[in-house]
Amino acid sequence: MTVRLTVAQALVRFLAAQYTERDGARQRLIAATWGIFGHGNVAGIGQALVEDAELMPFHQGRNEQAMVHAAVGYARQSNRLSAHAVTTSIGPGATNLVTGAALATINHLPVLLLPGDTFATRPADPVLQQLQLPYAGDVSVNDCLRPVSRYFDRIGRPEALVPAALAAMRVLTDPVETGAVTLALPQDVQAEAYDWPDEFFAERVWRVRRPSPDEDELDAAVAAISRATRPLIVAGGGVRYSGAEEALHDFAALSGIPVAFTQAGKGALSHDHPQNVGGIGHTGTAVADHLARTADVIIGVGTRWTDFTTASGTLFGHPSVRFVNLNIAAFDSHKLAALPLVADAREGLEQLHSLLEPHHVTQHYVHEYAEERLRWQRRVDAAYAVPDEDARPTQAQVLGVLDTLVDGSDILINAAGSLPGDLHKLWRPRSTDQYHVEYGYSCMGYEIPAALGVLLAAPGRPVWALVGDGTYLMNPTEIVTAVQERLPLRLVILQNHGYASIGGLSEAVGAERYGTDYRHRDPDGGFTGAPLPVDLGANAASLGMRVLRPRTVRDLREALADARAATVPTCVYVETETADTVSGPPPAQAWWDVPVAETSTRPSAVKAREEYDRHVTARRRHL
Ligand SMILES: Cc1ncc(C[n+]2csc(CCOP(=O)(O)OP(=O)(O)O)c2C)c(N)n1
Ligand SMILES: [Mg+2]
Repeated sequence: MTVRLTVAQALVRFLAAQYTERDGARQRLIAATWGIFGHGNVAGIGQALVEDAELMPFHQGRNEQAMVHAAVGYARQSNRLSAHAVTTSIGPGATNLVTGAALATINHLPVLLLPGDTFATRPADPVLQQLQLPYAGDVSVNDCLRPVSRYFDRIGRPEALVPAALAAMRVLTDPVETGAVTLALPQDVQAEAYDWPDEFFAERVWRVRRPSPDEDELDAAVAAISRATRPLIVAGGGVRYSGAEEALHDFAALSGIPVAFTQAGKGALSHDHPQNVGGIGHTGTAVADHLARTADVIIGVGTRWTDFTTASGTLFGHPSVRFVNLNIAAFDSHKLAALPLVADAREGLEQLHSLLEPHHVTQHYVHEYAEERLRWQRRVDAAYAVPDEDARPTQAQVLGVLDTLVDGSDILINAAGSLPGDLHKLWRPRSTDQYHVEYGYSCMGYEIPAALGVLLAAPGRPVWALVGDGTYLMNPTEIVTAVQERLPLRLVILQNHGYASIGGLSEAVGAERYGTDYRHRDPDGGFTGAPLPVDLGANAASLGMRVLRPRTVRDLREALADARAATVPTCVYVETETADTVSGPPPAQAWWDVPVAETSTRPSAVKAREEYDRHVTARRRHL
């Protein structure tokens, strides 16, 4: 039997019938579609979505990049078992997807992108918004999405949708491959009818696999870990996506091995777990970085080993340090010349657990990290301390106040600025999914739209988007969507008049904070005038938010408590004391490689280069 539908109608009906299953739980694979209509999707997908509105929930976005961020937030909160689709018009609507697609692919988070494309039949080229290349007739702007997509296809004929749609679902649900998946849809093809086989629309279940480790790899890993005297576990995002938190907890308890966390892995163990030594690397804790410098065996679990984690190759200092990398992707498991253990994180940890003798590290080692862990806690307390309730809060104090208000149900979202470092060092996660920091792409403007995706995945939970003023200005548009959807977004805007993080970095690399503060241009051409008179609270209010404006720490306590209890989108707009005038969180405990000018006439850059050359010598290649 066949059913006659347009390509767009068939795609929507197909997507509504896809499910994932893991550990016996089944859920919709594509739970909703975000869209902004224009030519290229209004008549095709737009018509199909209204025709099948009861099959496919629809959310109206304001900016295509932001829609991808919302979809990514949803997918991450859903542990990659459920995703959203994003439909756009052709041209600028489609290319606005590129940043979001890169973010999704880098973070291994599934999103289905459905950009409109120029006519397959080419009746009147160039159509509005079409890029024509004299040397290539088969290229459109959508080809920009190829390098940032894990699967890309252009549906030039109706029947090509069948294999393309199946391939797209395979990639979205493959824990190694997953990321942005793009089906570019020429607008004439979207509206074209075809006789589809019934089976195309049958319910289909995509099992999300949990591969077991190879026995020889497992034996080698067990042998290496058994011989270790100062082992350290580094837990990454793979622990959370695999739902391996309990297995990690049990393996750590059995072995006594301390556990440090990347940004994506933080939260996998609760902050008060005695083996949790906090964040690792450039934004890590003193205890985790000390252990990393002296560990003889490092067990990476579900981590990509970014430069922030390895302190740009300078962190692991034991002369004969070896790595064991448990990772579902062979690519990541072979990094740092590790003994690879290619497997699902939960499976791998459970198998290690069953094969290792209850092997406890020495009491001396346990005392060492337990003591240093407490010392770091005191540094967090000092950063959170409030000597004067009537003073303007520091950024760390804002986190400290929030720390007193939240429970395990709260979810904190951030991606860029000085907050990711502060959060990685300071935040005490209460639940496995509380800490949502996107630090693979560290994309300013992820936070607000991602919060909407998280709210859709975790209804009823308090979801906080924490943003700097620069980040707010980059992408506030989805506030309107929160208002439209009645999603009680809690937004905290930290006003410090510019790019504090990059200002500090700029100073450290001899660039003298140039172009990083939001100040009036002065008569000499620089930017040293008064701070710009922007009122981001008024801006958020103009988009429909309820806005609270605390000035002191005392006000802030009230405002954050009020926002937490709110049932409508609520913004807390607070001016923070800058790090120049008060002590902030502890400084970086490890290096990060940002190359400094090798020659300059300015003393600040010359000095910075000397410092840089000193650090570079500490870099190791692990072979
Ligand atoms: C889209 C994007 N553009 C540029 C950057 C580089 N960048 C990282 S942090 C930052 C400044 C962030 O400013 P703000 O949000 O005010 O936070 P603050 O540094 O003041 O804490 C910039 C420009 C980025 N991460 N993302
Ligand atoms: Mg700022």
